[in-house]
Amino acid sequence: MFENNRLCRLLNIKYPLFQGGMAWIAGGRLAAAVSNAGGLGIIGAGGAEASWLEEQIKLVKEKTDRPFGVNLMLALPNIEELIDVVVREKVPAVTTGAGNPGIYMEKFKEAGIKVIPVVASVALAKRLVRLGADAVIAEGMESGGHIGEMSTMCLVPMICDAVDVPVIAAGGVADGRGFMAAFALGAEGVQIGTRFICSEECEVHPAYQEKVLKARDRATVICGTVTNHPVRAIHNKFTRHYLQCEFSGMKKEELEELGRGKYPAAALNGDVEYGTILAGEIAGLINEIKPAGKIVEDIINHALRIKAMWGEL
Ligand code: TUI
Repeated sequence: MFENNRLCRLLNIKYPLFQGGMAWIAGGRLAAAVSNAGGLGIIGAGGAEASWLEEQIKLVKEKTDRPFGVNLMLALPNIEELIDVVVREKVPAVTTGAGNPGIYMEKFKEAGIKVIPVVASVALAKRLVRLGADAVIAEGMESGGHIGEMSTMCLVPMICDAVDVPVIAAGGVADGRGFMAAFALGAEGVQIGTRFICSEECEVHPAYQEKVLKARDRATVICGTVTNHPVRAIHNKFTRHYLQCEFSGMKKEELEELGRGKYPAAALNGDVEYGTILAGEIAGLINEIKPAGKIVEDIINHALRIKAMWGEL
């Protein structure tokens, strides 16, 4: 089916479908379920201790023989320790976010690790491909969490024209329609985060999942535009307060203080009023919790039905 897909060949996976490595949310259990279903499961190492990451990698290796990945948030203080773990454990693939992985590229390559950075601009995509990135994830601002400024619809074809490695589209994809749309834009794979928040294997707090299930079309907002660190989240009491502070001219340092610890508060403790519920704009399309493997299977089957229909156009 995807025998000639460059991403499937590069990573030895059945379907060109990545599960987003969501910080605080995506552990080894979720990653293993996605990899077992033929996609690329990814552990989210953002905000984690090195020992937690090591445990989760061991868990994935116990549960599957298939390839998997680890997402590294480059802006975190313990990034060097986390990198040591992925190199020591020789994880098959690393995705990176929120920065430029250039200085670590050689270390990953020496360990035989495929490097797939998340980019939100053409310039960074080109620079990282020159430095040896095996593929790039073009992430549009429909995504949840920390985002760039461009939409998936415009960013993906521009990056596809600018680089010769496979491009994975991220931001706004949760079903077979989004999967096919990404391919129409020139992508050779998709990365899906928000849909997997509502999977049985995701270890996020149930109240968080409930907020994603209940989300409608205009449920997400972008905080942090004033301080140049835009973050998409489901609106709640906290985002309302934060936006008021932001637009009434509160200082950057005070805003940073206001946002501290809000991700784990929502994801782990289930504080969905005063924590930050990071989620993509596509949350409004999601209304059911399913096993992660079934999510993968349903998206691929949905995409193939559309492909067959296109043949008849
Ligand atoms: O990383 C994300 N999304 C995230 S990470 C996160 S959790 C977190 N925890 C603690 C501290 C901070 C965050 C929630 N959501 N997406 C990938 C992504 N990367 N989006 C945009 C970018 C990006 C932005 C600028 C990538 C590179 C970049 O480059 C700047 C440069 O150095 O040129």
